[in-house]
Amino acid sequence: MKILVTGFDPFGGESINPSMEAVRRLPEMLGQVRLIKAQIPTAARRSLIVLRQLIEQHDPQMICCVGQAGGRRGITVERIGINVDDFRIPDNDGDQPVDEPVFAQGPDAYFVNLPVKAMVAAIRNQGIEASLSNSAGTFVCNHVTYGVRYLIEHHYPGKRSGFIHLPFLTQQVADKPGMPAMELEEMVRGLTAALEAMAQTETDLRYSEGTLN
Ligand code: PCA
Repeated sequence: MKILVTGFDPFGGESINPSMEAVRRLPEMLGQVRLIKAQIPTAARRSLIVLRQLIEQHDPQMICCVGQAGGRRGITVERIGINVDDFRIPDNDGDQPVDEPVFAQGPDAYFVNLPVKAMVAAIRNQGIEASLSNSAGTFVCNHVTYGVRYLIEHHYPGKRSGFIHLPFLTQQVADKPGMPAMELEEMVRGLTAALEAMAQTETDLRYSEGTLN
């Protein structure tokens, strides 16, 4: 089995992106599973072009994109991508769509079709803070969460895709008092556990990861 795992380049004035730092440090193989690691641009239009090329080139069974969610605590596994771009800042190509669909012909949203609860549980089993997220935001990460699911539905039936957000790295918050952060080693260990759960879980766990607000 092959899993495509992507990270993003830095954006929003940061000089590193924890997603690419962590993805780069993942092993080549997880048991029988080959990890195909790649960087995609924090640019809405180009991100999906590059992802499509990677899917065509490697034909992975699963695609797991990883991004930075600065300000969040712990690792968050995304449940859903919504069909809207509403960018508070321009992406790395200078594009700043406001209230535009990701795909005009697409449904309002796609649920991620990976075993998201098993992934959250696997990260927690490592002693690392993790939760299920019901919003990937409205920037490039949501664009990619929704966009890859759309591409799968229309061009690559049977594949599974999803998204994981990482908090800031410790070194990124030196000048941001009170901002949550995580060590790179924990991110790599958490991602590895999530990828293993992804590869091994056919039917997701059934327990509540819900929130009351
Ligand atoms: N995080 C951004 C885009 C790239 C990244 O790493 C986001 O959450 O949309």
